[in-house]
Amino acid sequence: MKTILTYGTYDLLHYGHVRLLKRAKERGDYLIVAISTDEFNAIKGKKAYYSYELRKEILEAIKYVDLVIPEKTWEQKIDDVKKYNVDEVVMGSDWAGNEKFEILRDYCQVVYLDRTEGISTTQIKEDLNLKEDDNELR
Ligand code: C2G
Repeated sequence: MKTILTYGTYDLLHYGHVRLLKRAKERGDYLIVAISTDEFNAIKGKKAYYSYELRKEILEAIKYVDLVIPEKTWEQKIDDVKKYNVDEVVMGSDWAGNEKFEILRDYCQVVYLDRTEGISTTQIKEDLNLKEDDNELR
């Protein structure tokens, strides 16, 4: 059985996230998603709209996802790979070559898949905010 592991915030789940999860799952048999806790998001300088618990509940409903675990620190990845016998860590191409993932090559495969252009959680928030202003004009 080939185990895949990926990391992310996965806030306001959108088709870019889903396409990443789908392709990651297609590379193996079991997909683990480590999602950033609210505390770790603060370290990443991100504030998710949905809490960790809600983001976990949403991801657990995705058919490609077999297990959701918390991402609490940058440094836990090697331990995660060992603990779950991970064969391959998969991330979107915006992480390609990043040392945080390249160091995992001593323990497992590391693969970067093309990021889906034109969508991001930040873009969604901006668009919704603009729409609200637009309504005010009417
Ligand atoms: N992603 C994608 N296409 C998009 C948006 C995101 O393929 N349009 C991918 C990202 O490359 C990442 C995953 O979806 O692999 C989750 O994206 P985020 O929730 O933005 O995760 P990020 O903030 O990059 O956190 O330790 C690693 C970090 O936790 C990654």
